[in-house]
Amino acid sequence: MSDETEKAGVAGYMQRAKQQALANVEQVTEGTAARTLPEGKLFEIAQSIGDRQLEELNVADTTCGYCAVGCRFDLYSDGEEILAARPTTEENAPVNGISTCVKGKFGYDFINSDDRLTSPLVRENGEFRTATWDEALDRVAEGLDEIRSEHGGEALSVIASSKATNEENYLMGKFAQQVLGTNSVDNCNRLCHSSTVTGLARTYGYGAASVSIEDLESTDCYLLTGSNTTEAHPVIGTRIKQNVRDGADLVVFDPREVQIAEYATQYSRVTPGYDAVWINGITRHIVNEGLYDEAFVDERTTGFEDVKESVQAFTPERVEETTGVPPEEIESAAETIAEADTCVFGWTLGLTEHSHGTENVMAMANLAAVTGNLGKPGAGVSPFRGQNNVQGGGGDMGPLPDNFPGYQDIADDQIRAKFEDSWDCDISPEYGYYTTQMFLEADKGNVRGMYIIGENSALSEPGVNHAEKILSELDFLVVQDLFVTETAKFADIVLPACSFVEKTGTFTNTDRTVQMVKQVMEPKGDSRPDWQILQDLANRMGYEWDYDSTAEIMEEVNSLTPLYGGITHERVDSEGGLQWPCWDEDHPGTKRLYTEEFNTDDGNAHLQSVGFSEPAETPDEEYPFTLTTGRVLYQYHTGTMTHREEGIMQYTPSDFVEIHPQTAASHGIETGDQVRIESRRGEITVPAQVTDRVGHDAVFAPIHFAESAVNRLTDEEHLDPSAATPEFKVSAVRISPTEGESTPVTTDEQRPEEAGTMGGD
Ligand SMILES: Nc1nc2c(c(=O)[nH]1)N[C@H]1C(S)=C(S)[C@@H](COP(=O)(O)OP(=O)(O)OC[C@H]3O[C@@H](n4cnc5c(=O)[nH]c(N)nc54)[C@H](O)[C@@H]3O)O[C@H]1N2
Ligand SMILES: Nc1nc2c(c(=O)[nH]1)N[C@H]1C(S)=C(S)[C@@H](COP(=O)(O)OP(=O)(O)OC[C@H]3O[C@@H](n4cnc5c(=O)[nH]c(N)nc54)[C@H](O)[C@@H]3O)O[C@H]1N2
Ligand code: SF4
Ligand SMILES: [Mo]
Repeated sequence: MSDETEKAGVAGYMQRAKQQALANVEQVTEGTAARTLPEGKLFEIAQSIGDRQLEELNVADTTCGYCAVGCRFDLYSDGEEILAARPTTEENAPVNGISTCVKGKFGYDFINSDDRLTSPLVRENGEFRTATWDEALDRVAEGLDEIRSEHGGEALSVIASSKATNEENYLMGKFAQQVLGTNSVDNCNRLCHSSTVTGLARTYGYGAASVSIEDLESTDCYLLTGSNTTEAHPVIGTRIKQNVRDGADLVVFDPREVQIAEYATQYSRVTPGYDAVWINGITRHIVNEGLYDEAFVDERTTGFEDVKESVQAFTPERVEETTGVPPEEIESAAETIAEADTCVFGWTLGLTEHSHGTENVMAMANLAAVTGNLGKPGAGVSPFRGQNNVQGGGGDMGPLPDNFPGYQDIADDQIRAKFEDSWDCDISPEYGYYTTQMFLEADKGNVRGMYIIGENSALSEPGVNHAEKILSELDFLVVQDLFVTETAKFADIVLPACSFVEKTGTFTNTDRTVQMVKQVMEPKGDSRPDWQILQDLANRMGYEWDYDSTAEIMEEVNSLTPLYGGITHERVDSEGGLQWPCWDEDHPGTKRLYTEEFNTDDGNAHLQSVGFSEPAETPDEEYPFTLTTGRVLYQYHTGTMTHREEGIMQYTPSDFVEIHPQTAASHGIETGDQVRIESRRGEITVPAQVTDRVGHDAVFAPIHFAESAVNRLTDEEHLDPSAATPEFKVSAVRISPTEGESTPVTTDEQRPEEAGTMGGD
């Protein structure tokens, strides 16, 4: 293709995108359109590309750095900023084809934002001042060394970043274990899907989705729970909606009537915190009515008799009393699932972020197995993972306190010997601390220094009043990020990292596909890719790391991690993504897990009996409501990236609290009124959004703003006993209106239906 035609192509695409955006403007209500579509920006982009010679532009086919759907697209840059995101070829984008959501398409202003960190900062007399890399890294090496020599490596902990690449996360684990001598390295998976990983590993062997996107698109039935799919995984949400339009059944259980529920064949509202109860109720009906897949159960599972017995306690009456779901809804959900030829069981944090999340996941795993919905096309389990690279960087690469890369147990002598040998160091067989435990242990003096990479713990940890206290008391804190985040404000040294558009490596998405991330811009200012920072630091601390590229780091991963044995950069790039397990260079990768056997010692799925459990804190007279927390489409977590995007900020400028109309009326609260929410741990004030999306006894607040940090209310102490996941989804609270001005909030009616997907849907 000539430059001229290609240039016309780029400009032409942006022109069409602009027209499409403007056409959408006419379709949605005026007020919303102004806030949701940064048309001005689109025009600017089209113009700037049109005005330039193509040879001045860099283009790279890369993977989105926001969520774990793993959308791929071409990014265009003039070296200074990202000008456009444009669909790449379909083969190159196995998950999204030509679709992306608003964040992947427009969410790049943060890269050049005025407050982007462009040089290291060191603290002097209580204030930050800029420093050279040499000075900053020397001070980091000294600070970490001092704690290590006085208190041992175990007094240090590392939080790795699921925003960073696989290769960088591999090095974060290696840095902790080899250089610092601590197994206390963990990441945001602990706050998220660690109970999924633990629950599925225990039942089937692999802590990951068994299906591919193709299965998700083509199944006959979905059971979706605890997933606000259209807002948190928009492109997957669109796929599901399309399939439902084509006739698939969709059963949704959620305390909130989220948008995907509007497409459901059945929506059931559940009381937050009791998921294993209604899931066991469904399994009971299926088993007792003989609707289960007897052949599958006989040939491919163990533990069925125990499960059959244990679910008997979950009678329709008990399920209704505990979860609010009437018997006929349990029955109809059970029958829809059992009668479907294939079913995908999809879930997200509503199931996992509980003090008994692992039990919830195992109850779901039992249900998928007794209905024989595993290992065949269109059937399986699909936990939608969270951060862009939490599956890979947060799990597979092993920056974990109990596993080496590829889920190889630290306590296993042979495996430990393999890593000790390769890394030339001694490694303790004792597990380190999990993420939230690091903060609890710091309180006891067992952790004295932390190195936090790409994680904004001061907002995202449960019980942040406690986390703040710890961060301010640590002997030494290093933060490596793109910004001076709320966490970095407590640091002794802040190291400037660069974002996914400024570096090359791989991410692994929610269906285990490893995909290329390619540099399209030079690092901003003096910022550096995480892997280069770690290498420099390791070498200052007495090791000899000598990686020239992330491809070379991946070769080391290949040699130590059987699951990733054949996943080289060369193959990932030329084959447009590879799914693990991929044992060696000739292995084609694995689209669907468990087609022949499960990853257990006997090859069977090990069903696990799950009894009754309840949240650590239940409502009472003093705190009569259940607060649950989560996300909105236009914002991303603690806002470091999305708050710097003008179009997005116009749409969701603050957090809010959803309150049922009757509850609101009885408290004298109207939409926009400031409401105080109090728990046993703290209080926040946010504007109300009165809506029947939530039930009478539950309220919902998003997690995106520091001013109203919802984690002041949550509880850091009651973690899942096996997975250490906090109970973000249930806190007992009370609400009251406060004096003060009413603040405008975006109401449900103003929420644009299809705003999540642009460019093809
Ligand atoms: N726009 C956007 N997208 C994102 C993110 C973001 O910040 N913004 N973050 C990414 C990350 S890291 C993650 S982990 C995912 C999270 O994706 P989701 O888990 O889908 O997001 P949440 O909003 O946290 O919660 C999901 C649902 O759980 C429901 N829920 C609450 N309590 C319960 C309960 O007790 N039982 C059940 N069954 N359901 C309950 C809530 O009503 C909500 O609909 O999103 C990813 N995608
Ligand atoms: N109440 C409540 N709390 C929650 C949740 C909830 O549902 N309810 N969800 C939990 C979940 S699932 C998650 S995943 C966490 C998310 O919590 P966090 O992971 O703390 O949230 P982010 O804002 O995504 O923080 C990521 C940081 O990485 C930086 N960054 C981006 N790219 C890079 C890079 O390449 N390198 C480096 N070094 N830094 C980079 C960003 O600037 C940002 O500061 O929140 C948890 N907290
Ligand atoms: S759904 Fe949106 S945020 Fe998630 S990967 Fe795709 S474009 Fe990125
Ligand atoms: Mo997450």
